Amino acid sequence: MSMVIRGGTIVTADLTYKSDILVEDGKIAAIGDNLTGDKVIDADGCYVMPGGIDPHTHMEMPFMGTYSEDDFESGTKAAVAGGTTMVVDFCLPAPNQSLLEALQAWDNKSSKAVCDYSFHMAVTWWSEQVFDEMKIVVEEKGINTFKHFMAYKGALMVDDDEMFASFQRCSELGAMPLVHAENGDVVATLQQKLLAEGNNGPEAHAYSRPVDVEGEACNRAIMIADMANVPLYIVHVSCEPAHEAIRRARQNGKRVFGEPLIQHLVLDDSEYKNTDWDHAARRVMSPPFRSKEHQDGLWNGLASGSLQVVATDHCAFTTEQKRMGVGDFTKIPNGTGGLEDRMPLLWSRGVNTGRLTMNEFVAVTSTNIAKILNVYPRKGAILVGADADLVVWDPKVSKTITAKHQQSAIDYNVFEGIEVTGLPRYTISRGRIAAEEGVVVAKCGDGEFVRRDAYPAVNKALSKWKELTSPRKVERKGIPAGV
Ligand code: DUC
Ligand code: ZN
Ligand code: ZN
Ligand code: ZN
Repeated sequence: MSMVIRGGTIVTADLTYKSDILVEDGKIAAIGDNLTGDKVIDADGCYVMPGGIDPHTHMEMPFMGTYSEDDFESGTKAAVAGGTTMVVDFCLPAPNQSLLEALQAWDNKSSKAVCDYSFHMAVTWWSEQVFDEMKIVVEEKGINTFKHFMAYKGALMVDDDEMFASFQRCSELGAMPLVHAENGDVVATLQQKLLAEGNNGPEAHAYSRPVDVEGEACNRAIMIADMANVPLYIVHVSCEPAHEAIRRARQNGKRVFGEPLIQHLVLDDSEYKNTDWDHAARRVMSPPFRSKEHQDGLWNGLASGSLQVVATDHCAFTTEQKRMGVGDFTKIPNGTGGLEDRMPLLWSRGVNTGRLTMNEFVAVTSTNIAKILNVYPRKGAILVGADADLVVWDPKVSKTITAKHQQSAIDYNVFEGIEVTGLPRYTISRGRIAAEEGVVVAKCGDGEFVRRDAYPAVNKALSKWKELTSPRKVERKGIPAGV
């Protein structure tokens, strides 16, 4: 069955123009005027954009003694309700667990997804087995990104020697490392100090993770990636010291990417001063929310191109789960939701205020990450032959965000009460309507795994350190006797 999206204005990362779109067999078959098809979607008064891609989610993830509450069903339903048509989730092997065994578990969980998805593989420990399995993950399993936690000491954290070894392996395999950049040793020390001083409430979570903890780790990861001759993607960039490191690296020709989250763009650290324990604890995530000046820096980075992607780190815990940390903030499960609200909030606070153009909105919610993850133009594009992952966006409708009407399975929403203007009229996933005016019609299992193959060989860090990984021996004439 074919479908025509009629009467809308197409907005891509480059262009804005009026045209219809014909969809056949899940793909864009034609772009032009007066197209006909079996079914007509009315896009009058709407913008038609590539469906959003959220490259950072944690569905049903074992973490801090519990599991994140949204699974691939409720999580991807939240995605399509908000205009997102693809998520990339983190496959998280426990330390000492085989990567392939963890991947099997993620394969099983993700069969419930209602939209397309892919995985990043986490490297949470290092061994010859991990070294060997990374090749299979890239070449057979179609995963070209490996995540490293520089924080969560004693659990997920890897040390610099492990990270350097893994980054070099990524370089060999044509894969890209990702980092959660926070200095886990400093965090662990500050946590113990705060607890010893009697600071056990959720506000202490933010005190234990000051901005320099993130800035230091970000600089370190960039330099380690440079020495390994590999590009680097930094997840959840929340503050200026981290942003500054990325800006400097890019200016120096290093291929480094930075991803702020919608939570950090919209909410600030005053949330932790709220006298209601539940309110503050529900907003505990890492990195924590920052002050307004850091928030402004992130917006500027998106507009100027020093930051490329807006994600969510969607990792939702119920109030009951958050209460595991009553009396000890280090036991509050870290994470917040945001999948359903990412695009409406970014549109409202970005496009409607003039901070971002519509084309920049498409770039940072979809096209840039499709390119960075090597799935462009199958995803992130409105081109003939691309997957028909589209959002028909009505810029005039408004709503007030509330947990009462959300897809996520948790009992609150960190954006509760915020009004947004600009919402999806239709979310279309591989040519099928997945959501219509906020009602999700996509079914469990409609989503498919999207392979992401190794990067072409040219996609390397460009830097003066390249020589280090292939040092050239100096040929000398006068070698002293006895050497
Ligand atoms: N940060 C969070 O807040 N939750 C999941 C993992 C992470 O790094
Ligand atoms: Zn993280
Ligand atoms: Zn995360
Ligand atoms: Zn189901």
